[in-house]
Amino acid sequence: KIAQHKRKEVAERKSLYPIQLLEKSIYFDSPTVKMTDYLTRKNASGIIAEFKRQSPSKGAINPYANPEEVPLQYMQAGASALSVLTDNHFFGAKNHDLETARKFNYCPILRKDFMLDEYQIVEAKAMGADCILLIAKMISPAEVKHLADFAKSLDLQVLLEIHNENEIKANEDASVDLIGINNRNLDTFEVSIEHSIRLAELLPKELIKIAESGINDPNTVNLLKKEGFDGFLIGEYFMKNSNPGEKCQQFIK
Ligand code: IGP
Repeated sequence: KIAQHKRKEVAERKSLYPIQLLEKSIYFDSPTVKMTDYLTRKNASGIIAEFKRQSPSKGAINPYANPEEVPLQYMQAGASALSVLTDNHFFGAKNHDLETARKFNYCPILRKDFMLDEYQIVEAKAMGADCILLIAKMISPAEVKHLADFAKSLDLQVLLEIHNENEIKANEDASVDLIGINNRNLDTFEVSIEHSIRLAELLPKELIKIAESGINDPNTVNLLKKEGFDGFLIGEYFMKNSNPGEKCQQFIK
């Protein structure tokens, strides 16, 4: 359903804002801030703090959150990077959420959306993103490969999200920078940290691994760190509070 909606949306935007227009963005001349470097530097918290107003499973989380304040507060609390949802229809993102986060922060920013078309990757660069998400469940291995190479050509990093062993195997030769294991099963919305730990054991040690979704306890982050995870993508637990930065701080110290 999401893929179908996305294709329609992208076709509309393509006719409104041709690629040549997007390419005028100042961010085409600025270097990418490498997510991989920020997650692996000494004493990195590894927290990738997400700006998320709503979700299909939870409905409204923090619909009026201020994109000038929250991402900055995350970074002041010690997050290693930001993730910003840009999908309006399902996740309630407002038009300039990512651009605003970019203006206020020098750090890696992940564009969190459902990518199926090169056009969206050009958009990501134009918004000032440093990294894009590809979801193995949503696109074929050939598309993962193609879109990952295209992102590289724009100097963007790629986070590939997987949820089971078959997806790992099918995408073995895609050249991506980070692998994300979604703790949340997108069919049932069930969260299992144990499932993610088992999957991580199947991945090469040197790959940078992100645990995504459903994390609501600093002890979980510590456990996942011991299991070899480098990054921890956390949205809802921070955002459902009136002061997301303060919640984020509790994970750092
Ligand atoms: C954050 P949570 O449970 O902390 O809000 O999860 C992030 O992992 C989640 O938003 C997410 C997501 C996605 C959203 C993971 N993969 C793909 C949209 C699309």
